[in-house]
Amino acid sequence: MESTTQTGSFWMPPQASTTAAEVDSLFDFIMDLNYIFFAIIFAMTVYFVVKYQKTDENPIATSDLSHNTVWEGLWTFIPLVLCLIVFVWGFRVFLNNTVAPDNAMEINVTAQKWSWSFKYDDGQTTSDLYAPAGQPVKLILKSKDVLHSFYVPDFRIKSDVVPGRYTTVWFEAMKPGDHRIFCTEYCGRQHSGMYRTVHVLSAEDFAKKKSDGFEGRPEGQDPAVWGKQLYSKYGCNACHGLEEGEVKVGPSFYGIYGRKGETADGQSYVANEEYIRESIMEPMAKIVKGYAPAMPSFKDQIGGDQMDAIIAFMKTLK
Ligand code: HEC
Ligand SMILES: [Cu+2]
Repeated sequence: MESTTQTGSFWMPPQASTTAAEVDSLFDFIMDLNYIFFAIIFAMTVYFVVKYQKTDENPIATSDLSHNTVWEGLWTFIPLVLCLIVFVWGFRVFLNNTVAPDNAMEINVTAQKWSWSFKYDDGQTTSDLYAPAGQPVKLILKSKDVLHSFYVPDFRIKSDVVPGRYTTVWFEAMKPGDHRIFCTEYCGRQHSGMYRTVHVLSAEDFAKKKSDGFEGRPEGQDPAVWGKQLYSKYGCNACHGLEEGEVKVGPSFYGIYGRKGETADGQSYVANEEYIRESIMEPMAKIVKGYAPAMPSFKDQIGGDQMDAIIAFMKTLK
């Protein structure tokens, strides 16, 4: 995986979307207000501590003022104006980041334990996100299981992904390059494994790659080798190890092909192509004895070639 291609400032990641700069300006304004008020309050605290200190020469030192209308008016009015500025400014930035332009390309995003899948208008799905530069992209997010959160720091976008409802977020990337995607809602033990990449391509490269298939098998590559890549891309590695007898959330893939096993309701099975295919498409159909029914279905993501490649990879594990 390539690293990000733009560099940020000391405090901030690169501003890689059209709305990143306005988010940062507002953030900087709020931070600057904090620094200024911190300095004023701190300086005055020190000043009053010294000025009204009780000493032997002056045992009852204290102010005899009960109130001061001008000062009280100022310290009410100025913060009020500042808060209103932050509110109006913040609301505009919020709207700009929430309402996608009408010409935005739509991509459906599904979160699940513990991977993402991105579905494009031609029906293909990918495990990393591919997007054209210079065009607004609207993401329609949903979750198959628990609460996740979609976060691309370089674009300054973030949205909760909530089971049973759709949320949306949009961005327009300025130039080609790679950016990181994180899940920022703690979603179980492989939460950090939901780390993926947005690949921003020029409009021409995007169109070309899309018609070739974004994540098709590279020409000439052995299906079993590709299958191993898919094993990590689809996050199977979060729940299935490759060592003999290794138990994660699910059983190890070591020696899986042709293995005899028993289901939770006592039927025996042999792990042939058909069984493996069913386990991936309809994980609830047969639950392996001793394991929880914790596997999500990959029905919408794993196509024919990919299924063949995963099975070819499994056959090599012995
Ligand atoms: C969230 C955890 C999780 C993920 C992700 C996951 N699985 Fe599973 N898988 C399980 C569990 C738990 C079982 C055992 C219970 C069952 O049969 O559903 C299982 C069972 C299986 C079985 C049957 C194993 C046997 O010994 O009979 C196969 C095959 C399988 N998974 C393939 C995959 C593939 C391929 C992927 C990735 C595309 C994947 N799984 C992703 C949790 C997961
Ligand atoms: Cu998550």
